[in-house]
Amino acid sequence: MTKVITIAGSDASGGAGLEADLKTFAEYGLYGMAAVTAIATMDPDNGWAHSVFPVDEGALRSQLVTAFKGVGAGAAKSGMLGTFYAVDLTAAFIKTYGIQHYVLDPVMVCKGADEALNPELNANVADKLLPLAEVVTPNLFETSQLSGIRDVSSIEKMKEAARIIHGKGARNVFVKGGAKLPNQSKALDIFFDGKNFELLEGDLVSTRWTHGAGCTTSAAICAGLARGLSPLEATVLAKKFITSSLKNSFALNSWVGPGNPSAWRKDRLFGA
Ligand code: PXL
Repeated sequence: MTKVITIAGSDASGGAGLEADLKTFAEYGLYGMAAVTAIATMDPDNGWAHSVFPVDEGALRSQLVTAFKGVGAGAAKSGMLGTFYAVDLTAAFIKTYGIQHYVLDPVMVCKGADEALNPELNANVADKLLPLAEVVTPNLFETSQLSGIRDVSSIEKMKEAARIIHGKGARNVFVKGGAKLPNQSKALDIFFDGKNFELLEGDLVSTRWTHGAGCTTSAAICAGLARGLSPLEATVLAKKFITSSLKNSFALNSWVGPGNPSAWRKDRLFGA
């Protein structure tokens, strides 16, 4: 069985973070492992306010040794890293173990916690991790931060930004416009491999319950790469996966709701 690892935060509500990643890996028939970088909790007595508790450096390193050295990984993704040492350790293990299939989800915001997590940390992610990434999966906010282009609100700007991000070392750039581009009737994303741009179009799913969508998408790309798909094929399949997940999304409470990563089973079986 092919083994894959997520280096990411734990979302105690189960919809995002490594919980979303492991569910997605299982859907792709892979053996999932996780190195926890931080624990995110939400307070039901205070409007679902987020807290993030970083895991200490020694504990993170031990998890990475267990998974990379003790087991071995055919592919990896990273999500919320949260600290400088988590960025450095991720870079060191991806390099030392020669991981070719590494997907960087440059998590800079949590839905529900609107502010950027930490601007200096984001710069460190760009410097150390973009050059290692087979695919990077920024949303429009993250695209703006990584490219320095202030207002990424059109396909043209997405392409311009993708070129800049590719120039910083990522081998393939998947800019997720999703439902966020103004005046669109489709969910539009851009894939750039350094030569060609692909415009990926999907159904625009109208739902409030999108918690974990970014985590699930990058995990699905990582899983597709681990299954031997090309970066573009893995991204196209991941977009189908997240679209069916979002079409089957649901509320956990009045604040938050995730997609359903097992929804594609019925789509596959019944050809929906
Ligand atoms: O969706 C971004 C995200 C990533 N990772 C963890 C999270 C969140 C948002 O809540 O909790 C652990």
